[in-house]
Amino acid sequence: MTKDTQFTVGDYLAERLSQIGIINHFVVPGDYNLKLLDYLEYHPKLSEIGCCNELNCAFAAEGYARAHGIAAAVVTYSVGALTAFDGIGGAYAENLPVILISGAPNTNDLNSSHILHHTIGTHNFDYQMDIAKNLTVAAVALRRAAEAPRLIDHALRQAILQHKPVYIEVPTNMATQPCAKPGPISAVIEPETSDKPSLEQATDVAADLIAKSEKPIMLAGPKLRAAGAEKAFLKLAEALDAAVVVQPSAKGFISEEFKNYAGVYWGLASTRAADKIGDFADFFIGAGTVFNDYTSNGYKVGPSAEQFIDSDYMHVTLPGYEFTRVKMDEFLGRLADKVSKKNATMVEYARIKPALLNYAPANPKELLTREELMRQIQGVIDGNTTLYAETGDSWFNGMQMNLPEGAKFEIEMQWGHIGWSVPSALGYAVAAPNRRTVIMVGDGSFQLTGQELAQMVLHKLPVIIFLINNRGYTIEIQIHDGPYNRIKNWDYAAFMESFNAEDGKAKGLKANTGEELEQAIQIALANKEGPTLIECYNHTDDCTKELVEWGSTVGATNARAPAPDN
Ligand code: DPX
Ligand code: MG
Repeated sequence: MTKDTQFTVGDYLAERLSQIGIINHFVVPGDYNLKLLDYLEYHPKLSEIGCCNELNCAFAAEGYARAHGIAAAVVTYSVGALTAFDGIGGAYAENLPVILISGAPNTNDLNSSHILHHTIGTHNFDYQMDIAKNLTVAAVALRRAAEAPRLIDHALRQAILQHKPVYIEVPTNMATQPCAKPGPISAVIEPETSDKPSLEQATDVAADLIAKSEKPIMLAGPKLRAAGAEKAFLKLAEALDAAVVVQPSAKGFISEEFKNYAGVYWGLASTRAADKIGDFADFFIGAGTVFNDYTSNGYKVGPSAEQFIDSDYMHVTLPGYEFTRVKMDEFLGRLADKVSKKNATMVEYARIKPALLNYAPANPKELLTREELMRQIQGVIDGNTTLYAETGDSWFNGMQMNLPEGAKFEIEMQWGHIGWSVPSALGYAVAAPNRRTVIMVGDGSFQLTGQELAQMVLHKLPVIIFLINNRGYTIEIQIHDGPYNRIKNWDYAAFMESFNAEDGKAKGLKANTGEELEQAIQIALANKEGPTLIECYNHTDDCTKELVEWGSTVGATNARAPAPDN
């Protein structure tokens, strides 16, 4: 493809995407975005990854943002964007800056009485923008080329500052229009800093509260990574020498080999006795925490406001105080300078700390049990592995995995969309091709988005997929059972191999026994030229005890009677 020498809106967007660090963008083409896609292709540093559908495209971008910090997805109007919005809602919930770029009708048609394809067949061309405004922190529609630089820069900056998705609508005749060249990229990416007096006062108050407490504990939450505050968190943990626990969505944000690490804090689904040390503590120092119905076991888990400091991206909440324009990493780092050692939770934790989960090998000839399956998956996780845990019993199995130094963990607990893991892991593996990406996914989840394995075959990504076939929606069975929780079985191994068509190197394998699983894992580890899916037998009733207990609390929370009228 050759382009003319004029600098256009399409060039502007391409250059800015590249300048903010994007190397691969995820696309599904359609006539409203084809010209724009050309301009992204012309850019020497951008390379596109096609997806099978727009839900997967949004999830792939979300996964790329997990590994790479920021991502972009390009889709067509309505039929594309409305499907992508589901994944964009996920990116919002999970604090991932994904830039959703949608093609749109020609500007001449937008104010006309024309009826256009890919619309609801009326003269309403606002509904997509209306939805976008609810699911992003900045939604802009380019209507004049002269305004494009300002609107694009605004959207990109908001994505970066707020760690959330944004929306840019590009009419089909806009990418070709001449516009100004970009100014310095610092205007878009320069971070905000704290208000110094507020930072000093917030850390003084916090240090005083900690000094008055006897048994402080530190709690990492899901926003810690997006805030880039992991190092500052560790600095404070070292200074206090207090026990450190993490919320389920923050698993892996703090090294599990860190000497003060005391597990996942999730009530009855906790690991390493994190719940017990949490009960022992008298004061919580949180960083980016979120307590929802799931992670609080129906609003039962979590500190009271009087015994809790929490820092968010740009504000700090303390008992009786609220400080705005205080940045999480600066708060934690400065606080570390002002506290002295307070290690009562570590002294206690040394007493109650359980041994790490370590299942004994099962008879290799017997049908696989959940424990044997997890024992063998644990063996695959090294310091270079990223483990994806899909919604389902994989959440609970995933929590219990021990992460060696360097291993990473991805979960999507706030949005909780079954089918997230396969397309998200595609995006992740594109961004981090030298890591070993491993997915634990249930049969029900896989049936939503499994076709995105095709891209892993095309791009020769050696992702390993453990497909846990327990013949249904086991998590739902534990929350509330009915015939709707049983699903049609598939031949998942054959499904994987079907993507090879003429030239693929994917492998689809089945493991019913421990021995078969061991052999399949060896084949998967040796297959460097494509993904390997191992369909693993798992009896429907053989799930974690944590899922059973948690499922009954979720069922009870869902079933609360309506409050009486007053
Ligand atoms: C549903 C869930 O097979 O995992 O371990 O058997 O539960 P388990 P599977 O993948 O089944 C998943 C299933 C149906 N949740 O148990 S968690 C409701 C749901 C959701 N997301 C979407 N639709 C429905 N979470 C998009
Ligand atoms: Mg299942």
